[in-house]
Amino acid sequence: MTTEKTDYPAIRSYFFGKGYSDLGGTIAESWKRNMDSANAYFEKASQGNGLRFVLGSTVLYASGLSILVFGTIFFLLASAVHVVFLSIAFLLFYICFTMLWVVERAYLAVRSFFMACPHCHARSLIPEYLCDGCGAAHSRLLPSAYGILNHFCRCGRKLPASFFLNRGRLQARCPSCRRAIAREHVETKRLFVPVMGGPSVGKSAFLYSAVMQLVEGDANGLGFTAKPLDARNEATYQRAANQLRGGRPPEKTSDPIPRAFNLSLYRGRRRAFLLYLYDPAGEAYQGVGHLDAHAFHEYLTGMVLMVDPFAIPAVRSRYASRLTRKNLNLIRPSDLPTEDCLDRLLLALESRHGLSKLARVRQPLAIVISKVDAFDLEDVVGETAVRRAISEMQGGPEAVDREEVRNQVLKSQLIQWGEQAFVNRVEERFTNVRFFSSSALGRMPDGTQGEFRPIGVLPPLFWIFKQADGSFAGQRTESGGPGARPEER
Ligand SMILES: Nc1nc2c(ncn2[C@@H]2O[C@H](COP(=O)(O)OP(=O)(O)O)[C@@H](O)[C@H]2O)c(=O)[nH]1
Ligand SMILES: [Mg+2]
Ligand SMILES: [Zn+2]
Ligand SMILES: [Zn+2]
Repeated sequence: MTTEKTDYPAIRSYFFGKGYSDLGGTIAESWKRNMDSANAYFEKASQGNGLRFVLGSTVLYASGLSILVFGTIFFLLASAVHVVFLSIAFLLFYICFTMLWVVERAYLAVRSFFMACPHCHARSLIPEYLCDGCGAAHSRLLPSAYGILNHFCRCGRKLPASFFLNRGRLQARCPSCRRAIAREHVETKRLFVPVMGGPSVGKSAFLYSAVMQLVEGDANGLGFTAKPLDARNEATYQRAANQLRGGRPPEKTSDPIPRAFNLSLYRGRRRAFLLYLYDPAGEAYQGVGHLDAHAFHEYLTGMVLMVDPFAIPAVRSRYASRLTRKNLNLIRPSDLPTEDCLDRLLLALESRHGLSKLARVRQPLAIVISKVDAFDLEDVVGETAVRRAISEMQGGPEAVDREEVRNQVLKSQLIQWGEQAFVNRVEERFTNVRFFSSSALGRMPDGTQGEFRPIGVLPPLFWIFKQADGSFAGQRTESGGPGARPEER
């Protein structure tokens, strides 16, 4: 076995190192033998004197020469045969290797298996796997020069080098922060959906209301059941759910770098998806530097951009007389202009995601107008407005795509409110945009006890999921489906 110059803990495969030196060794060895025996005759031939010596040495020279000539021919033939046979063996090996390598990579890509560290958000193809014999960290446990199906650890342990051989049974860790990573973070198809927007637009309320609805059974309409991934997520969920049930808005997010909320989506008993919903805290969002830390942007499934209608000057002045100190306290308007939120998002995508200044983002962007329970906003941008628009259309309600109508109604309302620049900029930079409206709390958080009943929080998420994976499509998500507004059920 060869010893590696590097301190990589696996032993290089025979076919990628030792095989060649063995071949070279055999050839050199037989050439040396051939030369040695020819030389022996030449040496003998040059010793002694007299006629017998001349005759004898002629014979010896001739023998030496014939050994040299025929030996060389034989040597060349033997070497050629050796090389041919070895080449065939190597070729077969490399074909197998390449096929397996391609299959493994394709499989990882199709199932979108890659490692996204839940702790530091670093991304890599696979995590480091720890040898179950000696604990050495193997960072490239894939079909490679160290072996196709298995790698051999220095300690002698055989380690599976492919997903297909249950590599996931080994303990994984993040190559960046070296913290342990649960198998689900690597081997489940993942959906990354950040919920973004300025401070106090209602991101946390939206996120936890959505999670609560999914867990409480509204994922069924998509053919799934939802459960928090682990104890940490379960605890976060319980805390948020208790607040929402008690009629209190979720607490301010304190963690400046968002830790994703992980929700497992099961189809039957199989964990089909792992959902990463995360809320870049309002405070973190205020500085672009902080936003950069959210490396999740590199592999987004889609984005939710929340728009607080009360951050729009036209809305503020329209309801000026009703925006008493008390109501302002209940609505907590965001003070970051909508266009600025978008600019920050784009800046982050440009610096982080390598998005060029002119390029368009292809991932779905759901723009969600929040807090539509306030005053008569439901009538302006809520489902009432959508229904009215449909009833005014020709062809009857059956002929229309409700989501498309909602999209148009909300877009033109934003333009009426003076947000033409925002709408233009969105359409300029994103190829796949849809407008939604929601009330994560369902009513003013006026301190009255009683559960919040969220309205319209799941449709934006389902719209994103559907585009990420075909298995979400074709389920009932339109009116009557999960996340539909109560009056539609
Ligand atoms: N009326 C109403 N107010 C909301 C709603 N969602 C959020 N708010 C208000 O906005 C405040 C901030 O919400 P939060 O979700 O913490 O915003 P974040 O900073 O974007 O996470 C809450 O304390 C509520 O006062 C809603 O659906 N309706
Ligand atoms: Mg928040
Ligand atoms: Zn080992
Ligand atoms: Zn990490």
